[in-house]
Amino acid sequence: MKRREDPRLLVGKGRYIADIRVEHALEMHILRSPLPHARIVSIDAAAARRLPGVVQVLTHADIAGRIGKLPALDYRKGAKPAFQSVLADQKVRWVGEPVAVILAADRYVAEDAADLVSVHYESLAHLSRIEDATAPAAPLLYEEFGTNVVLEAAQSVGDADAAFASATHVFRDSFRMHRQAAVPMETRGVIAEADPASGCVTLTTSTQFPHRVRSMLAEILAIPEEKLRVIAPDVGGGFGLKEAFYAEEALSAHLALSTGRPIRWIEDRREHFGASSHAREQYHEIEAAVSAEGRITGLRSRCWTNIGGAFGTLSNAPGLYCSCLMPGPYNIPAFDARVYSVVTNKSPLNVFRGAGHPQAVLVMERMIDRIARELSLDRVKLRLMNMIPVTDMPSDRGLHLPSGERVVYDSGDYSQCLEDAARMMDYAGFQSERDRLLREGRLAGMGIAFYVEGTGFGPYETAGIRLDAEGRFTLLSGSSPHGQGTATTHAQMVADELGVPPDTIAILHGDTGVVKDGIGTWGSRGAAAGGSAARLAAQRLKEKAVLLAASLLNVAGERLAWENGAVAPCGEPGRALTWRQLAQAAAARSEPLGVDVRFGVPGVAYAFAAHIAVVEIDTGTGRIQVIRYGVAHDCGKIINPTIVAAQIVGGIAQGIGTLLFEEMVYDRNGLLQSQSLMDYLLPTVFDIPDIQITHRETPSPHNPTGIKGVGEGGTTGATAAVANAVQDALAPLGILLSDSGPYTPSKILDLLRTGRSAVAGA
Ligand code: MCN
Repeated sequence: MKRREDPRLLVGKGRYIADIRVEHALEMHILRSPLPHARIVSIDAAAARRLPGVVQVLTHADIAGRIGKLPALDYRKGAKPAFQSVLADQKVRWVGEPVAVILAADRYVAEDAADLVSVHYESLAHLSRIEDATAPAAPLLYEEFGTNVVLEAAQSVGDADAAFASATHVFRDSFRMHRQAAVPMETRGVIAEADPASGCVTLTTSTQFPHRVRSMLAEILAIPEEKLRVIAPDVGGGFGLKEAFYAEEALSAHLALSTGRPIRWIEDRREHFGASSHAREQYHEIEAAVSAEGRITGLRSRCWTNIGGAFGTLSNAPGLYCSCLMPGPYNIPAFDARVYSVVTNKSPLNVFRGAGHPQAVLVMERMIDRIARELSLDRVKLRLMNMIPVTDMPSDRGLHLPSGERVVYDSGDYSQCLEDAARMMDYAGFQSERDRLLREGRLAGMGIAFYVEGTGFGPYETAGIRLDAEGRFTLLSGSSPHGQGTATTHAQMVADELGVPPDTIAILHGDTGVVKDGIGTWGSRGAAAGGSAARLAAQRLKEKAVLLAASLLNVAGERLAWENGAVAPCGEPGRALTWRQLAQAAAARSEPLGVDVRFGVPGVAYAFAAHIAVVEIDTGTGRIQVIRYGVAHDCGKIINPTIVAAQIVGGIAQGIGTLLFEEMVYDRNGLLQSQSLMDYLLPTVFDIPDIQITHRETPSPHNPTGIKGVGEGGTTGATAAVANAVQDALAPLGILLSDSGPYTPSKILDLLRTGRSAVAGA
């Protein structure tokens, strides 16, 4: 089935936040810090307030005590409370931090007024890099903590010291994942409307999780949830960046209540680069203990995440995922992990498609390749030798997810998956292809990466179904999609269960006024959690319908059976009642058929895949082209193969972007240089090869359909596969890469010229 949401979106009939016009709205503009680190000596807003058309100019002093600090969902007891003030309080800690808010009749006036606000800053020494922020005499972002390390966490399984003591080989390495951003096609925006008399607020916001925005808004404004309605209209991509709660959401709701006027704020692209969350930046040190034949017996991992100037909503999660999922598919008996969140003068960091998994896979898979290279072992055979066998499934890894839940891989044959990919991409034959190209003066390399990824996270998801008097179904879903095609796949699942065509199922989502309870879309949970809730709701609806049919037909419910969307007494098809007839009967009794369910997720579904990339490097220009790409994938039972393939391809495009193009660059003065799509390069269709995909469907035991998620997997595997391919291409020249990219043409040319190792972070 094709995605049913697309015709409307492709002809420009989408309704994104900037398309919504509200009568008498005030435009909100945020004055942001131009400096990375400074003390605010004074703010003089008198001239701005006098500008005709300006309604209010507020600074921290004006709102102190009325709006709390921004919440961090992954805050852990014992961590330093580096929470972000909605408007900067005494200090600014990154370029783009909100300093003052201006309300005006129109946006032009609001932006002009911002120029009239005079802020006297006393500049302070700034920090951009993890190494500088953790150095002994580093300037402190939060003097009160006495350190820039705001979170430390550790976990381990087995005896790593013993593993290293008895190892034949010990490999040590360090890897860096540079800073980038999700860059959704639609930037953020909010519209807040309020009724000051009742204290009720409706916030329309471009978000992935309206229900969570509602609870965070309730907390930060100290308003009961019942008075808040949060709506996510069409959302033009999120990729994790919109799985966060932002200052503008709190400010606009507060100002709508205090002024009684609707408030509108639309982020422009330039503002977006500093004001929306960044992602990925980590530094890893890793050690592997290896036996003579190549078995990895122990792993030590230290990971520092550069979270920027304050906690974002989910700044710690990427590091915490690295502390439990780095061993991936490999049966490593001893693992010892420590993670640190470090504050620096950069924009706050949040999750981005894969949420730490891409970093963990990059580190692990590059380490495996290094072991293979140095011990002259075959890369596929080394992986197969270390893989968790299918006979060990389910496999308790003895580690814990950030939620505290134990990591238990649920199902799957990892070795078979890797063999599928190797066969599909002719791994065995590639060596001769590479040698042939080398003889022609062309550099080519093949890279492998394997990942296991937690998907379908809990704790629950909701769904409801209503059947109207005409026999039309409406599904109310707690998932709030932003590009995944959920309206298609959820309708498919419900339709299958009810025995009706999918186009008879309408779907409502993304509005807490309509769907009262829900969690949202992240962690590739939409299908496994949300789809399962929808299917469960359909089952419950059938149970209710059977009770009605039994009374209408005057037979015992046990005698009734469903066939082709109608229910009839067994052996009496002539007495069948269709859904339409049932709907009419229910309406006549004034008891319309409807159900609401909450599907409690029993466990995380671990999807997995083997990615193989082939790259060619142009030695004249330094340009890397990914020329072939293959994925052997297992996301459990597939609902919609077209959508699954599209999710994988889109994810791989973002992984290629990470490795070859994208980087949030700060200059030596701590100023953000990436401020437009001219400076921040995204891959285009010309940079993405045709991608071959093969599937197996090992069901997850954690939901009735056996689904595992797929929304993030493409990105999770691609970064490491492309990195290993680039390394493979450069290995014959003796060039070793020690950072993670982006491998820009100039960086590759430098490497080719010098033939030396890339210096981390160079
Ligand atoms: N699906 C399926 N069969 C399966 C698994 C999934 O048919 N076995 C379908 C689903 O029904 C859904 C799609 O594949 O239509 C993705 O499903 P799922 O893996 O459950 O992921 P979510 O719906 O929870 O989406 C979230 C995930 C994440 S975390 C990010 S980030 C992301 C992504 O999806 N951001 C996206 N994909 C994106 N795609 C677009 N276009 N835009 C984004 O911002």
